[in-house]
This record gives sequence, structure tokens and C-alpha cells, in this order.
Amino acid sequence: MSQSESAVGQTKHASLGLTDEQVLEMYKLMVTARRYDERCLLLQRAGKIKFHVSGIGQEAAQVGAAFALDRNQDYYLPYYRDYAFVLSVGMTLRELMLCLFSKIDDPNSGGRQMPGHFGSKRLRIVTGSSPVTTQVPHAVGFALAAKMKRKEFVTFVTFGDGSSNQGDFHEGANMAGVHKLPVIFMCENNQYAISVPLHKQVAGRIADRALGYGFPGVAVDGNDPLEVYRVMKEARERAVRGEGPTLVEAVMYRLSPHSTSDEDLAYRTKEEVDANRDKDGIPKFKAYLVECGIWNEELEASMLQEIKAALDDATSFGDKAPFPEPEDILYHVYDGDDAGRGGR
Ligand SMILES: Cc1ncc(C[n+]2csc(CCOP(=O)(O)OP(=O)(O)O)c2C)c(N)n1
Repeated sequence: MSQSESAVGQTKHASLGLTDEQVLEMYKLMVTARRYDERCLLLQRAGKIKFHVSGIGQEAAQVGAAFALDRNQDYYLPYYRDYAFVLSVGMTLRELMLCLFSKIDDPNSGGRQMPGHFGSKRLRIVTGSSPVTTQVPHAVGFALAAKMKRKEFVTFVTFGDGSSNQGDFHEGANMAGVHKLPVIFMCENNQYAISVPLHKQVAGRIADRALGYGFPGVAVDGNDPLEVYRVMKEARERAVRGEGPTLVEAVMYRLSPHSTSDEDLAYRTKEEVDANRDKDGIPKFKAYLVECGIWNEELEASMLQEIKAALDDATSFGDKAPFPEPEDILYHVYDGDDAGRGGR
């Protein structure tokens, strides 16, 4: 049996209920996020922007997760590496660039927060702040609201492996377990919390932490978007049936430094990074699509051209857009309505 076939002779994605169009869209989103990320790194090196936190190596899990959610009603509390996720739920490259360049029309925070601090009423992305893991109790609160209001939405929250050691995770998970709340916790275990490797942070398995709070925890290959989709779909179905939360541990590797302020080769070797580059989900998914007979080099070349054109457009749009005025800093500190500058 080839990697593209299931036991019943269908393609793997068809056996999961995904159409050819959907998996091609997943692939395009993964590549778009990767190219966006690479552009950000370039812009930072060129001195056009100050700072970037990369999501390179985490795209497959993010796209797989997004496709398993109900993108018309679920609420999301992503963390700072989730570019592929926010693109998958409808954020545009232009919006991401407005955020990257800290411009007034940035829908995430009107240029107030660092890039990667997502928030959009339109897309039901709940705004987050810089202390890691604070989004977890918020996600649990949204799930409690869903239960109290008898709404069918599920909340989805992501965080890193280091963040799974914060009290916020444990308090949120406990509350969600006790009240059987419709929330899916996805830990993007990229093996590092800045310079601290996983084995110096956690003695057991992150997925197993769910057992202590009375709900299932599943570890999954975070480089495989279809596997992540499968476990996320099950998690969502459980949540909607009123059976409570699930912890998904997507195991992957952070291929780029922690941020543009980090020198990662001070704490890990090039050989280690290169060995993990071979497990990158993007070329593997491309090979899968080719094996299924729905992708080829010609289609790849035209997709890459399309992505480059969209990125060029978004980059110059973000670059040319106006900055906030100095006095805008006062909006939303104590007051300010949604129609005000920076409140879009
Ligand atoms: C409460 C808190 N402590 C420390 C920091 C500084 N900090 C920012 S990112 C980060 C690492 C988080 O690692 P992890 O949760 O594994 O996510 P990753 O960055 O690896 O994706 C730290 C310590 C912070 N932002 N908030």
C-alpha cells in the first residue's frame, strides 16, 4: 500500500472525508505561510521591520487543525507562530503585513502589539497578549460561555511546549475537565522553549498531562497535516457531543531560531537542525499530492508565482500604509469605541 492509499484503496484524504480541492488548498496555505515567513525574515534583515517570530516547521499542524474546525463559528486563541493557522481561517496577507509593519489599519491591534499577536472580531480570533499561555484560561472561558449559552461553537487554543509548564495551562485544563467544556488544547511541541530543550522542561509526555485532568491527550505527528486533521476532527466531535476537552500534542521541530533576536546555534547544532529539516511537512505533503496524481511541477510553478505576486502586493501595501498617530496610543487604554482609530 502506498503512502497515499488507505486500507480500502481510497486516497488517505478521501478516507478522512477531504476532497482533492481541500487538500490542494491545505498545501497552498502551508506554502503561503512558509513564503510569508521567509519574506518577514528578509524584511527584518533589510531593516524594514524590527522583529519577527517565525513559524517555520509548524505549518502542517496549523493547517490540518484549521480544516478540522468549523470555520464559520468556532473561536480561536492562537499563539505567535500561528501564521498558517490564521491564514487558514481567513486572515489575508495584506492584514498580516499591516501587522508586521505596525500600521494603523492592522486589524490585530492597530499596530500596537508585536507582530504575531493576533486578534480579529471578524474571524473570531480572540486577542492575546505577550505573557505566554494567558490565552489558555481565556479559551476555557469562551468554552464555558458556549456551554452556558448552549451554542455549538468550540474553542481552539494553541501554545508551545514550554508554555505547557505554566500554571495557566494547568488551571485552564483542570477547569475545562471538571466542566467538560468544548475546548481543544493544541500544544505545538517544537522541542524548544527559546534555548531550553524539551528534556530539560518536561520529564513525561505532554499529551499524558491531560489524563490528570480527566480527558484524553493525543500525541500526533505535527509534520503530517492529515494526521493532525484526523485527531482534531475527533476532538471537535467529542467537544460538540458534550464530552469535553481534548489535548492534542502536535510533535514538530522549530526550524528557525526562536525569533530574529535569537542566535540558535549557541544552544543547538546545525546537524540537529538539518536532520529535522528532512522531516519538514511541506515537501512530504507535496510528494503525497504528486503520488495521488493531483499535483505536478507545472501546477507547483504557477502556484509559487501566484503566491509571490500576492506577497509582493501585500508587502508594498503594508510598507506604504500609514502609521498610527502618536496620540493614538491613548485609544483603548481606558476608553475608546470600536470605530475609533486602531479599533478596527
Ligand atoms: C509568562 C512569560 N514568561 C516568559 C516569557 C518570555 N518568552 C517568550 S516566548 C518564550 C518561550 C516559550 O516557549 P514555548 O512555549 O515552548 O513556545 P515556542 O516559542 O517554542 O513556540 C518565553 C520564555 C513570556 N513571554 N511570558
